[in-house]
Amino acid sequence: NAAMDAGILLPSSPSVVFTQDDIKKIAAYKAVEYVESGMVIGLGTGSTAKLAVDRIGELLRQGKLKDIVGIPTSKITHEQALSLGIPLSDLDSHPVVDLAIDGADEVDPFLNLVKGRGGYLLREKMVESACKKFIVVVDESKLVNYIGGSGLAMPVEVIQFCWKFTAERLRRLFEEAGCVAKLRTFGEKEEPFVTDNGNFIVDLYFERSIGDLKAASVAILQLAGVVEHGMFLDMATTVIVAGELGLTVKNK
Ligand code: ABF
Repeated sequence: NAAMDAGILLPSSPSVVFTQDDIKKIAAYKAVEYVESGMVIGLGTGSTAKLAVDRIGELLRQGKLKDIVGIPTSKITHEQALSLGIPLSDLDSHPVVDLAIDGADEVDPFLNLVKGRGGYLLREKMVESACKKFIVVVDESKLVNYIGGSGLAMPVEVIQFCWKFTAERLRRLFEEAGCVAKLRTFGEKEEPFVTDNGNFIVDLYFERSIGDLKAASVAILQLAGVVEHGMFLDMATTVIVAGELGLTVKNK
């Protein structure tokens, strides 16, 4: 059952030229329209989610939203929300989240996602799997025919201990899909990227489709050194896609 398209909502007029940032902002603001006073809100991470968090802060300041509790999905979003005066909590105190808004790196026709190219997949998955509604905001470059189809990374968070061993086991799981597994690094010195949780990220690249996503998920999670992977299967309830012609809302 492929997701339902709810049509173009915001046709651009020939006289108005939207930048990529404008488009992201319009989509992020659209997502925030789903937020109601009194809700517990999962606050996503990334450039698109940041715009949504800014907007929630603005509406709180203006008194248009009240009694919101934010559950941040990363340290960086925690800092941003604090600076905006958004009251914050965590899953220990608020185990049920009404709504989360976040970006994604890939969206397939069934609204399965790849997330975590920013490195925040573990907390994002914890918060977003506790949500009643999960709204994803992307630009149309993130739409793929199948998971892995962008040719970009599918991240897996692994513990630091013997990460090469874990990376090789991950690669072998997907040998038939032509998998390459690379430790994520940053900077000129190529130091390992360390997540908010003190772990490393192994990025998987596929030449071909990995087939059954649920089976792939189970196989990855069965490896002892793996903490979590970036496939968010059957989690998004709404995806707002921002394109040159406006917004499309896809509902599960
Ligand atoms: C986070 O931000 C990640 O899961 C995803 O990797 C990324 C998307 O960022 P952007 O909105 O900047 O494209 O949600």
